[in-house]
Amino acid sequence: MPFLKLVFVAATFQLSGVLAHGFVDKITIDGQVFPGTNPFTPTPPTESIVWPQTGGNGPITDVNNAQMTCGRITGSAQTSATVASGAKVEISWNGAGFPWPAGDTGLGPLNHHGPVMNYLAKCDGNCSDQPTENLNFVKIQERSRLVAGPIPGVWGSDEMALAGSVSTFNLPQGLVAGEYILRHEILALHDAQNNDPQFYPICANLVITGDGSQPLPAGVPIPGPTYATSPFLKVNLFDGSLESQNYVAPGPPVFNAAQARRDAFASSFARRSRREY
Ligand SMILES: [Cu+2]
Repeated sequence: MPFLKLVFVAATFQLSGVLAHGFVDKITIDGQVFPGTNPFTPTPPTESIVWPQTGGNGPITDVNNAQMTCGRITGSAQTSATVASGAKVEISWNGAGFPWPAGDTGLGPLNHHGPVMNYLAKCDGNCSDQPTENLNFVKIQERSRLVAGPIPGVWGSDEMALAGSVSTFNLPQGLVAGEYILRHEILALHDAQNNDPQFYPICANLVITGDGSQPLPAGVPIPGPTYATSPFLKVNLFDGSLESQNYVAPGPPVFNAAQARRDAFASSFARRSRREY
């Protein structure tokens, strides 16, 4: 029965396509659960804080593509999570029962080793009608290469898979209240030696509350030069060539809010001291 066989092959192919990747189905912030979005449902949930995705859950593979910002979005999320500065954020991926984005028990050769990065950008007005072109992103956490060897090393993605497909971090303390976009990204390098680094970005809307006075520093556009010029995208995890190098994930350095506050205090103290003597 050639027709049935074709249907079976198509179904298997589609299933493996789904299994090879994941999607963010919830984000937990200080214990409060906010729904994510499912790129396989025709109508994304309106209560999602994650920007709705369309066209499946495969990677973005062109570092200059506008989809690098927030993935294959259909627009902004219409709901925001109201959270405190410094809140604990847990981004949960649904890997359809597999330890996405990696894990030798799950995806075999499709094991998605690579950095996991989290960013914030301040919205110009409401995040719910924010175009992505003018956003500037500040990196607030990265879990990059954690151990250099043996091949292929231990990566943030491996840590995340072992933690139940959850990326955990804290928002910076003392941020100026307002509307922010949280950008979360997995960079999978398992096929990067074939000029195929795979980016899995998503965005979510936050309203950060409190009386903080710490502004975000100037961020970077994504896509943009900090990604496009990175020498660490088309690397080979499997020939040992990376083990003797310091792997630097793309994007800007991680912003340290506590250090920024100490620096601001030190420079105001220095100004006061100069005035006094
Ligand atoms: Cu994949």
